[in-house]
Amino acid sequence: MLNFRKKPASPTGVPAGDTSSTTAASVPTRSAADEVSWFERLRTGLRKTGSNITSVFAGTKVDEAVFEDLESALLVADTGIEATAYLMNALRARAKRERIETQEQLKSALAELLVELLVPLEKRFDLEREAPIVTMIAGVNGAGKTTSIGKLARYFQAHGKTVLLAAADTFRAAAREQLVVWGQRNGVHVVAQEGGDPAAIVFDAIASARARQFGVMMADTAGRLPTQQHLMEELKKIKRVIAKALAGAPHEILLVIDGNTGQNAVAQVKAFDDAVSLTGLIITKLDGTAKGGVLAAIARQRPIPVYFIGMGEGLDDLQPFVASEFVAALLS
Ligand SMILES: Nc1nc2c(ncn2[C@@H]2O[C@H](COP(=O)(O)OP(=O)(O)OP(=O)(O)O)[C@@H](O)[C@H]2O)c(=O)[nH]1
Ligand SMILES: [Mg+2]
Repeated sequence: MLNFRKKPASPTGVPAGDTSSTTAASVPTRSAADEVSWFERLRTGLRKTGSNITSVFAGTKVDEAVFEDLESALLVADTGIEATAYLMNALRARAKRERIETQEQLKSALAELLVELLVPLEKRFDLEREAPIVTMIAGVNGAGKTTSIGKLARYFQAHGKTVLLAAADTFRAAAREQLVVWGQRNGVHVVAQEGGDPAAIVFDAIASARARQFGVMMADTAGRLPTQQHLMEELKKIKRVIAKALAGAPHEILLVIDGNTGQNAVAQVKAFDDAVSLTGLIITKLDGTAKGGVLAAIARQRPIPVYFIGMGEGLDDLQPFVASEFVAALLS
């Protein structure tokens, strides 16, 4: 089995004016036990995607059939035509160059190629910035935006930040209440208004975040399809209003993608990126999907950093994306 790399140390900086000031020493880090349990969850979650790929390496001999089976398995895992072709070409070249003779060696070579491909997607969400770090969360309906905000609130708090949430999904019934429940679970305040304009709610939330010196402000937005032009325009408007409320904001615009989406995920990344210039992605529902290969497709076709991956519905089921850890779990 591959070794997964230890996570980098937690962010240590304290933004100016953050009332939740913390010192490097007090920043919580994941314990060794937490690391193991997260890896086990990753492994279990990615089993469906991974087993199709690893079953290719059940024998010993490296022949054309192995390459063909692997190509099919990558496509079934929703790696996509482009990324699959890239990986297969690179693997064939490496197998030749390194005179690979066993399937075990071939599997290791594939793991290395996958890590190389996915490493550029790794990026730490920078908490060492001036407060408030204004973050907009967008995505199609049901991708896991609101749930991810709940989990992120927990993550940011665990890293010593105060958090304010803005319920800017005024579209779906009960969206506001759903965010308020996540707020209560984390003990964080939620700026919400019955009805109202999402941009106005976000504007108010920024004023509040500045006045009360919150470390991170996250705006939940309504689910929308890239084809719904008026809703994409609304998203752009929210971004413009945020920029007016605070120069330099929004600091992060994150797209939440359901890991079961398959190849449509790439189209979503492109469309949202073209509309609002994404700074990062959150891939949710990787627990139990057979389509985890989509990260490779994103890496090849629109490499926006994957800040976090979601592996369940609980508060702790969201963690930073680490390519080597992901690949190790996938191919273990
Ligand atoms: N298994 C699993 N379920 C998840 C994950 N993230 C979210 N969900 C579930 O997905 C469903 C939709 O999540 P929401 O957070 O409401 O999604 P949303 O994008 O805010 O949805 P809309 O606001 O309606 O567009 C809920 O049942 C969540 O519990 C995850 O990582 N794993
Ligand atoms: Mg929602």
